[in-house]
Amino acid sequence: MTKCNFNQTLFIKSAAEWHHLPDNPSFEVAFAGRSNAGKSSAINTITGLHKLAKTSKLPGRTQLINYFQLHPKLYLVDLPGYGYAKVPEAIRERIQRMLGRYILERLPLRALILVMDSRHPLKENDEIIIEWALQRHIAVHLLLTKADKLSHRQGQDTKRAVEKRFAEQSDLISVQLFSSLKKQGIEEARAFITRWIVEE
Ligand SMILES: Nc1nc2c(ncn2[C@@H]2O[C@H](COP(=O)(O)OP(=O)(O)O)[C@@H](O)[C@H]2O)c(=O)[nH]1
Ligand SMILES: [Mg+2]
Repeated sequence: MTKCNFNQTLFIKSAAEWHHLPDNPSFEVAFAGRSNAGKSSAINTITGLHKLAKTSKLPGRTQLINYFQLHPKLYLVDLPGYGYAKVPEAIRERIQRMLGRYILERLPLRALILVMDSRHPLKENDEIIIEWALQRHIAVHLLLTKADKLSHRQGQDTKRAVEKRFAEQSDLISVQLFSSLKKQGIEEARAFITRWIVEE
């Protein structure tokens, strides 16, 4: 496996519009998820850099796409969160359209990490994201975060139920429990990401 230093990940840029997206990354692994699911916290925990992605107690704050370079050939992408009811309808629709376009058309995109609160996995919008990724045969790693809020047993039951739901797509969909609070699941998440560093 390619060695890479997660804690040397660099912030590259934020983009608000399609034509501002970086045109040079070889490959991307993008993080998607509902607002407040724990996406930015997961990026920080996985890289070990606690100020890399901004976390917030107020959901729905950012509509920007943030790019981080993990390796010369691999960018991590923090996509805007979705599903937050207090965000105006027009902005929610704009985010949803952009996410669809990103997942269906963004050429460097190789894999998705879909961050979900392990207490409420697979909401309607999460299912839509998975559907888009499957249409394009993009691998999706379902990161069931805030596992510290569940008992060990509840966590295992949730993971098994989600795995069962996608048993027929197990070549493209993987599932893990994660907790930024307890630093649980870091190595498993890193292993998924480093699979996508392809040396020419
Ligand atoms: N207990 C617990 N709280 C978490 C965890 N991850 C994130 N949070 C909290 O959930 C809220 C939203 O986190 P954030 O990473 O900003 O979510 P994002 O909107 O998906 O980027 C913040 O208050 C975090 O402190 C976790 O693993 N366990
Ligand atoms: Mg965030």
